[in-house]
Amino acid sequence: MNDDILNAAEARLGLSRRSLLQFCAAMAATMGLPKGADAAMAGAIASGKRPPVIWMHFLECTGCTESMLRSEHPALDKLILDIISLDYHETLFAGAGHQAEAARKAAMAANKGKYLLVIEGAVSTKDNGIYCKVGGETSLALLKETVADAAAVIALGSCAAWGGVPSSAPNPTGAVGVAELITDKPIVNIPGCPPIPYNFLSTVVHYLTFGKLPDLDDKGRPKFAFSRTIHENCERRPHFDAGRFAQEFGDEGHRKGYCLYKLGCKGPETFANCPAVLFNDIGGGSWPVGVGHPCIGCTEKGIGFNKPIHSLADPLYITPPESYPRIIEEQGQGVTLGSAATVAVIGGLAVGAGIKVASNLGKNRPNDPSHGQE
Ligand code: FSX
Ligand code: SF4
Ligand code: F3S
Repeated sequence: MNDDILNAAEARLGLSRRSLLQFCAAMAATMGLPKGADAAMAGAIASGKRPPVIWMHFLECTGCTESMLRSEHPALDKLILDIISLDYHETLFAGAGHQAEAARKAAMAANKGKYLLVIEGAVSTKDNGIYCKVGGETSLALLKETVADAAAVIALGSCAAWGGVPSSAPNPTGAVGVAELITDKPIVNIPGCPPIPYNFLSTVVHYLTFGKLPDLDDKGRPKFAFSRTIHENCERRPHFDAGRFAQEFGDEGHRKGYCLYKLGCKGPETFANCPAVLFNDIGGGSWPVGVGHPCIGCTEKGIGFNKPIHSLADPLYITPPESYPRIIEEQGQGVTLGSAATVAVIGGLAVGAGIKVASNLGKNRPNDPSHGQE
């Protein structure tokens, strides 16, 4: 790559060229992009072309923005702010009131058809959307107005992607995700409550480099981040396979780091890259299951914030491991069945997983032959 470009990037981003190239190589690998994509990304970032972004908040907690700002993986917050031109953001804006509203309108007019619209939060639809208003306008009206001249939409966080917390039953405000309302623009859903900042950053860099959104799954999520279940990459998975479960919070199994399935972990039915990418880079990164809390399935519509936290997951597919680890008798799971994974599931049945678990044994994810390779 051109040295001048890299030198300019070094000065602008405060990142050494080595860090920038490493960062792009890691991002290209994470997204499964072909050889050369890392150099293209580095070139795009270094070029200083920053896509304009208008970022709006509706029904939500602002955790998505907070999570992004607390990432330190090579100066992630700095990179985001240097890769995009953040022309409007209700949390980070110094201005307020009419001044902020004017800034949104000015950003829309100056970048007609070119800006990325980031929506954080669900949209209230009940009673014409009166349960969420910003500057006197409903989120429903603001969304429609602001999306009209957007190039593409990023629905950031579970609330914007599919309704999230505000849409939990009985959903008094009629909260829905953006894609239920907008059908004439490219939309990418990046769920997670909060989402992994890297999934947002990678999506933006992909857009910046290739001028389009990354490949999406059948729920509009980037395939690079949502094509594997939590369960496939979980560090507690050997315990699941061996039939070692925490039975209660704080018991010996919990303290020893055993599998959290019986405490309601939804990892076996939730697609996300949390165990691979982690949150909070300071201190090496972490994620819910890593600190002893079951995954609640926050990236999956119908599971996160809807299925009770303590109820058992319906594993999407369980295939016995190729080698059979020794079954730990102290767990009382029995030793007569050939597969430890099967034993683990039967253990789940004993506390109420129900017949659905059994019926999912060996089942592949519909429409995706790459799944089921556990
Ligand atoms: Fe929702 Fe984001 Fe959860 Fe919070 O804004 S995805 S409630 S972390 O903040 O939208
Ligand atoms: Fe990890 Fe949860 Fe799967 Fe257990 S059930 S291995 S804790 S993802
Ligand atoms: Fe959400 Fe589960 Fe990841 S709760 S943050 S998908 S570990």
